[in-house]
Order: sequence, then structure tokens, then C-alpha cells
Amino acid sequence: MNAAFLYHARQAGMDMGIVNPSSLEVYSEIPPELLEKVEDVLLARRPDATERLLEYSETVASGGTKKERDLSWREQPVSARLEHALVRGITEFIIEDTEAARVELGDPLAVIEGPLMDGMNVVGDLFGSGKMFLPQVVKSARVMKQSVAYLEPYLAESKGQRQSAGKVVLATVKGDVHDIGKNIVGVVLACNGFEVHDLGVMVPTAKILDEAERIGADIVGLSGLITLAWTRWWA
Ligand code: B12
Repeated sequence: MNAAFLYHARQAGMDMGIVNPSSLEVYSEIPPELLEKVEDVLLARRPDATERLLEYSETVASGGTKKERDLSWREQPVSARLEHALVRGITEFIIEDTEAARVELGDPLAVIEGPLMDGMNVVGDLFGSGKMFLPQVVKSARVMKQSVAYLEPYLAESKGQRQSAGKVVLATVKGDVHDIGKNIVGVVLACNGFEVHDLGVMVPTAKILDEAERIGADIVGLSGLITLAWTRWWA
């Protein structure tokens, strides 16, 4: 949240500002003092709100542009670091933290089902309660994907049998683009000897059924996190 921006917005008599949501702070992590002062301005809660916010901005600005990088989260345990990276959409340390978690937990799948899933659940809760916005969740998904991609060869190594256990058609149902979970399931099935035919995302019912028939599938595995998409799929 940029104090100068808000000040100028108010001075210009703007009713609404336009911001880049992918560079926003997570609402619940805005320092309480700053949040109170910003809300005072936005909600016109007190007559001296603008002055107070400007005064505050003087105490945090360094030359108006430079911002100290806070890396104190790097001191936390690896699960907390992974959660922080997912919530903030930070890819910079994700490979080294994923590796640290893999070594600590001794199993690549445990990293996915433990700290990574926990972190994504925090993202989901913040998003669901309106404290994170879609572009921020897109950044979280990128972090998750990089981490899972790093773990994939280890998943293959740890479950490296090669006999065909059966044919599986996998797809995310029409109306839904969520594919991180489906991709993990695909990797785990492939590592356990299944022949996986992944049709991707937004797949219409007819295409799934045609493919299942064409290859003589033993299993059809569908993924869908959007409730509405599932309702439509069943209809
Ligand atoms: C990342 C994410 C996104 C990313 C997806 C990126 C991608 N490529 O997948 C982006 C930003 C694109 C996104 C978009 C949207 N999202 Co979203 N998203 C999420 C989030 C935060 C995490 C999902 C995730 O990847 N989890 C991690 C993976 C590993 O877990 P998983 O998917 O559950 O998979 C596991 C199991 O379910 C299972 N599994 C999964 N598939 C399968 C398949 C088979 C066969 C089997 C056996 C098992 C299995 O195994 C997996 C491994 O354990 C969730 C919240 C949450 N915590 O789930 C919201 C969430 C799913 N999204 C939600 C919403 C509303 C949306 C949007 C509609 C937002 C919008 N207004 O545009 C759009 C959807 C657009 C569309 N048409 O699909 C809602 C859905 C609410 C609902 N019930 O309808 C959620 C629940 C957030 C919320 N609390 O509101 N999202």
C-alpha cells in the first residue's frame, strides 16, 4: 500500500484507485499501524487522516523509492519458509527449500502432502476470505509448480517399478483449470506403473468418454476444484 499514492488520490478527488494486484501485500500482513492509518484515509474515519498518513510515510520512506529487503523469514523452519514463499509468490529460494524439506522428511511425496499442501491451504483460505487476489494466487501456483517439478524425478526414483498396472485417463473437467493436484496424481500413478493418458484441463465429457473407449481404460480419473464445474459435469 503506497501512502503517497493514496494521498494524491485523495487530493485529486478520486473515488477509486487502480492498483496492480500482483504486487499487493497480503491484507492480513499489512503492519497494523499502517493499516489503521490507510483505512482512516480510505474510509474517511477522521479529519486529520491524510496528515497522519503523510507523517507516517515520512518515517518509512527512504529516498522515496528504496525499500529494505526483509529476509528474516529465511531464519524460520523449512515448512514455514515454504508457506511464506507460497503465500508471497516468491520463487527465488523455492528449489533450495524444497530440497531441504525433501532431505528433512526423507520422502518427496511427504513434502507435497505436508508443507506444500499446508501452504496452499493457507493461500486458499486467504483467497476465500478476500485477503488475497487472483493474480497473487497465480503467483502462488507458479511457486507450487516449480517445487513439484523439482520433486518429480525423486518421485519416479522412489517408486520406480515399471510393470503396467493398468490404463488411466486423467482430466480436469470442463469449466475448471486447476491442474496442480491432477498433475501430481498423474506423476504418482505413472511412478506406480500405470499408463497415464492426461487430457489436460477444461476437458468436455464427450472427449473423456471417447478417449476412455479408444484406449480401453481401466480407470477414469477426473479432477475438479470448482464446485460449479462438477455440477455441470454430472449434468
Ligand atoms: C492454485 C489455485 C488456483 C490457480 C490454479 C493454477 C493451476 N494451474 O492449477 C488459479 C489462480 C489459476 C486459480 C483460479 C481460480 N480459482 Co482457484 N484455487 C487455487 C488454490 C489456492 C489451490 C489449489 C491447489 O493447487 N492445491 C494444491 C493441490 C496439490 O491440491 P488439490 O488440487 O486438492 O489436489 C490434491 C487432491 O485434491 C487430489 N486430487 C486432485 N485431483 C485429483 C484427481 C484424481 C483422479 C485423484 C484420485 C485425486 C485428485 O490429489 C491431489 C494431491 O494430494 C485453491 C484453494 C485450495 N486450498 O484448494 C483455490 C480454489 C480451488 N480456487 C477457487 C476459485 C473460486 C477459483 C476461480 C474461480 C477464481 C476466479 N474468480 O477466477 C478461478 C477458477 C477458474 C477456472 N475456471 O477454473 C476456489 C473454488 C471454490 C469452489 N468450491 O468452487 C478455491 C477453493 C479457493 C477458495 N477458497 O475460494 N486457482
